[in-house]
Amino acid sequence: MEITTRNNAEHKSKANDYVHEVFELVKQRNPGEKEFLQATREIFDSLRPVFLKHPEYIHNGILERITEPDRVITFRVAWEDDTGKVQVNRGFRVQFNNSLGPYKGGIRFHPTVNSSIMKFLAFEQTFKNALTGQPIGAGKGGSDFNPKGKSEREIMRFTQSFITELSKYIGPDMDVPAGDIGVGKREIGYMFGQYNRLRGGYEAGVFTGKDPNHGGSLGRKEATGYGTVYFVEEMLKNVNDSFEGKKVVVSGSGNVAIYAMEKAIELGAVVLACSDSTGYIYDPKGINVETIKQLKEFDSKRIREYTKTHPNAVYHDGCTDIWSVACDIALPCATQNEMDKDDAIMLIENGVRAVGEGANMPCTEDAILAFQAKGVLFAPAKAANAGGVAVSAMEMSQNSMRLSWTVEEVDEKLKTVMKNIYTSCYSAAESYGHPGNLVIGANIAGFLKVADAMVAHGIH
Ligand code: NDP
Ligand code: 2IT
Repeated sequence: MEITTRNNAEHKSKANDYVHEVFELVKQRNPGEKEFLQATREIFDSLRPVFLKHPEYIHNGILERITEPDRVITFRVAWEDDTGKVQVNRGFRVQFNNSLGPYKGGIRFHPTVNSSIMKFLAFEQTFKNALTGQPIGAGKGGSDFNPKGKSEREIMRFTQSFITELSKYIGPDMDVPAGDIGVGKREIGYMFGQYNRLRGGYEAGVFTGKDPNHGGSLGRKEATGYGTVYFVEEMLKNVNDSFEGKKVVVSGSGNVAIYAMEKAIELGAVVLACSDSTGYIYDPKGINVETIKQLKEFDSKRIREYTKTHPNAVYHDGCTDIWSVACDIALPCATQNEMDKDDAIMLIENGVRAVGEGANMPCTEDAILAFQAKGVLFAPAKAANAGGVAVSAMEMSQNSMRLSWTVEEVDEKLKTVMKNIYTSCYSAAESYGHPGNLVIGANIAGFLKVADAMVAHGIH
């Protein structure tokens, strides 16, 4: 008995030392990359019980290897604006891990894009893509290009220049990009056209998120937002609850936010507020999603314009103040670190019962801890927003088979994927001693899948 206790203590301290030492190494190697270090710290904290049970991962140096991207590509993107002036941006593609399939993940065009943000997104994608159960590895790319205020032709010229360089590193069996902030089906269309022009062929499976009229999957546009709501629905079902009659607040008004709102409303909720990067609108009668679609998807207008056609609604400057709106369910769907501890406390004081991350890492570490400490149901991004990439993988399948599934077929498959992700996160949390903690569950379930493949493929 004594020996067992001593052995356990030794194991525990070995697992803790390992996690600590590798995190110090990651900090040294990636100085100042705060988002990347934030994402790795969360994973490391979750994985201690795994190394206790599986010392073979320590022996195989999995943590050292899984936190070092396969490669990071950065490149100059020169393009000519409408006045004839040459502009230069920086392009990135982080190919993080291809143990489970070709690198897969979105492309972001936003002025804040930098190496840390690209690496955190690609790192998170590694675990998210594993959770989907589909054969996809992980990557992320983008540029510090700001699409706001650019003409359609400028966006096309920039995108063509971006993909001319990136085309050397991607392909249907190599790396398959898709959209993210600032990149939708229009930009994917320009990338796809330029890639095929350079290759002199037609490689349907090189991008996902294409227009369904030109090789895209029906249901992809809706998939991330719908998937987030399906995941939260599973979480609520587990405590005999649902979206019916709930007050919901959704941040953002882009691709993920719009379809999260649409599905929440379809399930009987009232969405009281949504935002863009300058402010938020509060509509006591419930947000009209069709108006938001028209403003943001088609007219590229600011969210404040909503009040012109909905006089009951009120516009407030400042996007993060949206969390002062009392609700039962909060769905942050805009960007990283958009909700901090103070926001979390405000939501808790106003009675929030569930939070689902539609965006990538929208809640700070302190915010998550605050929710968990008060028993608020919390759905972490890697699991909750995996529906987008899951339907991307379905788009790859359809492209390979040269056929198209109906929107109903895709939606049915999406529901199944989200349910399975919920179950694997829930079970992993339970079997590793943290019942109900879906953050730990998602990290462990995703990690195990990738780690086993890495062990099987040998040391490299
Ligand atoms: P969009 O470009 O379609 O929309 C982004 C929305 O967030 C816009 O309303 C934008 O406002 C707002 N926003 C952007 N940056 C900020 C900021 N710094 N502060 C406040 N608001 C901001 O992007 P998506 O909807 O595609 O992406 C949203 C989030 O979801 C991102 O975290 C992304 O990584 C994640 N995600 C996306 C997936 C997808 O399939 N598209 C899949 C999984 C995750 P404005 O209009 O003013 O710019
Ligand atoms: O963060 C994400 O999962 C995405 N932007 C979607 C990636 C994809 O390949 O569909």
